[in-house]
Amino acid sequence: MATKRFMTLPRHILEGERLHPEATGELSSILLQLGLAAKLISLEVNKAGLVDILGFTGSSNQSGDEVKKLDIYAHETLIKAMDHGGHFCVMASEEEGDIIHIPANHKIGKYVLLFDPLDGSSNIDANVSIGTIFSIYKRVSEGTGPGTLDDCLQSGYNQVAAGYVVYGSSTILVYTAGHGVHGFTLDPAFGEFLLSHDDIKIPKHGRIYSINEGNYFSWDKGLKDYIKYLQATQFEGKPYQARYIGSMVADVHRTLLYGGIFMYPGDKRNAKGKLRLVYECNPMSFIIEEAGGRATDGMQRILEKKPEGLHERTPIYVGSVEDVLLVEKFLREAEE
Ligand code: P6P
Repeated sequence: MATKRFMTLPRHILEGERLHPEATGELSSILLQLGLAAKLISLEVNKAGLVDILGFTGSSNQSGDEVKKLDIYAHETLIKAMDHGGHFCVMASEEEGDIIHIPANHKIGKYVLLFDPLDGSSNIDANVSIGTIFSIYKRVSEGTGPGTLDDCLQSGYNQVAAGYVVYGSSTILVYTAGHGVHGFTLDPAFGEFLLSHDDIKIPKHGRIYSINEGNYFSWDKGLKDYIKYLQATQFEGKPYQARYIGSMVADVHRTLLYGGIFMYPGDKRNAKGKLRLVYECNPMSFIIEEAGGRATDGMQRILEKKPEGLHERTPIYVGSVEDVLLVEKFLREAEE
């Protein structure tokens, strides 16, 4: 790998391709195009407070969330950036009920793109970090024609790449193509993503737990016992810290860098929790596992779940291996 100084996203991707002769270059082209879409969305997100782009559109998406204009902008930007490169046979977006076919006048490729265009958008008005999440598979349907719903409902271990963009105090793109996890910070001065976090590894254990404690009374006993244990225990001589941003991309990004655990459990009101398996939990779990962490729904590895529907939700416990193993122990023992 060339010297790390001023390692741009394009150069890093091409270097990575050179290290893996089996790479066709197509995945590189997809990741570069996603970087372009991220820059365009970042531009709009960062001026949202200045231009009348805030405010509700009056419509809602598949999950019933009120849709803000930036959601639609991000959704449309990703489709426009990705639908004509000849890489995909089908796409699917958290903002769209059904799969998205490639326009008839465009070449059809062998990849599948699933994305949440703007996760955490309920936080936009409060200027809290929000993000884009993407997940890439190879098609499993036969032939070279339009892709199918089955192409979009693969288990997470089939992902060939995944990533997210955090639109926060700076815009950071994090991705994995199965060879480590790498982070790039957008330098707005010349509009390039520069390598800022090379080969990220999540700590084996952390001191931060992240969960919406407002749902405490709906939690199962095992989870209550786990949280009470953390609050009564120290790690490396210091008490645990509770941190919850309420934007999955930001909470998982902090967990990846600092260690600890992010949880969105099922509870008495919503057995499957809130977060979507296909658009949020599979890509984030692939990234965390690639960084040496662990991701489960409390019973099984997230990446081994077989999605039954595009907008299916799942409980998720994701982060440092030791932290996730410990919550699994509490959950299991409470069931015994
Ligand atoms: P709650 C944002 O609305 C989101 O979809 C995720 O980004 C975030 O982790 C979660 O919902 C927060 O949900 O119920 O804690 O407000």
